Amino acid sequence: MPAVPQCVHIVMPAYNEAASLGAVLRAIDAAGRGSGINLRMIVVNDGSSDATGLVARNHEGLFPVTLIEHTQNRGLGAAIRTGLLAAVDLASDDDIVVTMDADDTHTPLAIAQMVERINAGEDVVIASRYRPGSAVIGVPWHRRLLSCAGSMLFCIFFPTRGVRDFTCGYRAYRASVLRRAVSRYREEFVNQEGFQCMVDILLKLRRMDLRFGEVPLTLRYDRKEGKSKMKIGRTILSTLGLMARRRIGL
Ligand SMILES: Nc1nc2c(ncn2[C@@H]2O[C@H](COP(=O)(O)OP(=O)(O)OP(=O)(O)O)[C@@H](O)[C@H]2O)c(=O)[nH]1
Ligand SMILES: [Mg+2]
Repeated sequence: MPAVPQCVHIVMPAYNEAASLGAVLRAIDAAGRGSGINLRMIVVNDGSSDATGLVARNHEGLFPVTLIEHTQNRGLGAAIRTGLLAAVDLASDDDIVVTMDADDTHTPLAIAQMVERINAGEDVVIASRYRPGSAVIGVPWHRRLLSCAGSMLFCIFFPTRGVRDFTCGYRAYRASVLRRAVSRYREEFVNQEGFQCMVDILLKLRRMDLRFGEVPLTLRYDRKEGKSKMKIGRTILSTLGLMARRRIGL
């Protein structure tokens, strides 16, 4: 058992998520209550033009919310970089850093399972769409097909023990591992600007002799307010480009 109480720092990139963020924070409160988990929240407001920042600032819940503001929209990669670096700064080595979306599609119940697995020895735990018990609700068929094809390609070209879902952004990392990754890769650690930043982080951690694991994800895409902001064509092309570069060692 750690000498200081362990904290779980949730890093949440948020771009125009005012309609969902309040519900997400309340759901995390509810999941944290009685779990014995010491939660801290870092919301990165990525230059939203709606009230995302206000919702985060006004949240009065069980756990402290730190709000970091980008004055302009800089994209998911930059928001994740800001959030992870802030978490590494705040966290002790025994702490855990979780990344999750602010669009109310990631159910917070997985957090307790991920924490348990890290405390049992795994270094990175992914909430995965490809484990028994996973449920994917409301995702259009073409998006399912795309994620599935992407996962298969990653499993073939970058086989990693314990990992089936390379692209999901809902993950937990042992804080000491993130700290080592930041000092190993420096500013290169999160250097992909788009949605492919999540898979790139995993490909970098994969070179570090770590233990990876997965817990089942319940993805509630039916709760997403408004349309997806992901540009599918651009994401496919940049992910394939990234795969090719990482495969030849660039
Ligand atoms: N789209 C987008 N999301 C951002 C940006 N900056 C931060 N985010 C946040 O990053 C998280 C992931 O974005 P999502 O749009 O949910 O991406 P996704 O889950 O891969 O795909 P969809 O849910 O289909 O849109 C959300 O919490 C966003 O609010 C940005 O510039 N663009
Ligand atoms: Mg999402």
